[in-house]
Amino acid sequence: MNDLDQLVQDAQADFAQAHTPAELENAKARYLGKAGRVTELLKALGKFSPEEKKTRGAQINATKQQVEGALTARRQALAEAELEQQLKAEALDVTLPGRRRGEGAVHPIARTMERIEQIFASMGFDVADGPEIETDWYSFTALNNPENHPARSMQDTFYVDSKDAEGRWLNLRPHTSPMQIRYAQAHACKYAGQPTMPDIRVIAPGRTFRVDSDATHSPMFHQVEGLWVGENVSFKDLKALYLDFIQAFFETTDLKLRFRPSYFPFTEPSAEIDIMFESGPLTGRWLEVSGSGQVHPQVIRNMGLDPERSIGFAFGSGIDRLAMLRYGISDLRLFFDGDLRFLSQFK
Ligand code: 2NM
Repeated sequence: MNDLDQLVQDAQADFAQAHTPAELENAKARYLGKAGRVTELLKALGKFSPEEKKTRGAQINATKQQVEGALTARRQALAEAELEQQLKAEALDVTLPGRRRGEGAVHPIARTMERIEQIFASMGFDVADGPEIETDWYSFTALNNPENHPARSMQDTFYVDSKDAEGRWLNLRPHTSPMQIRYAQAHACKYAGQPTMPDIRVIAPGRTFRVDSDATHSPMFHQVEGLWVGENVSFKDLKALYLDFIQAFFETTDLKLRFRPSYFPFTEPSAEIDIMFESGPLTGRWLEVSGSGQVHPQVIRNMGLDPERSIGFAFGSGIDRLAMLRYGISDLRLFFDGDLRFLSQFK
């Protein structure tokens, strides 16, 4: 093997030893750099005769090209290896299972509310919802509460530390009746001056607030109130409607209803509605599920209606209590503690 072939072989071996671009550049310098072996050979050409220079020069040039070729090949090999490495490091296994978000569930109270809305909607009732911060007039005055009624006191009602545009103190509504009044007013306006007016049939479900807190009372609780007003709506309609509702709600006809005389400022006469299951775990006890009554003529007037022409009834039920009975829950606070051990049972 002549010295040039040896040089090419050395260069190839040297380049193969280089495992990074920097190492390869160092190896290159040993052959093609200022004092590299190929460069030295070219410098030494001066010592040869013109004839020898020609052949020797051509040979050295061929050698240089071979060295450059080996260099390029090694550069490419290193680049490919690096890419390979990178691809391997960043490899995405698309067959791996995804990271799931924790699965949520509808809160039992929200679920109960949706259920109640569905049942009443199927009986031709509108569902109305509106402000949770109310004026004195909607929360109390419109409902025929006397000026000094204890429900208005700060012991019973949460007040907001600011007034509305007309300078009236605001409160957190202690029942959803304000929404019933608002809905009835809008309905009365819509049909004002017309010879006939369709019945008002509406429920108002939502959050309500009272200063009260123990195992069976929460300062924030949920109510659904219902209102049915027309020219000829009576207690028998209330009884039929509420029986249908409560049977649909508990998914049984095996229960009976009792109206027990009571008092509310906004209804006259008034009654508590009790139910008794005739089978199942709750059998044999009367359970209070709602207040109700014929809407007081003054409240009818406050709705913008004429009590000589419009009559009807209203009721108010605690959604939390209905949910407790339906799911067999004994402590109301479980609904509002946000404990996933409880809530995840409703998935
Ligand atoms: C109850 C009991 C009885 C009631 C009255 C009204 C309205 F808007 F017509 F005045 N809404 N809801 C009512 C009647 C609520 O809750 C125990």
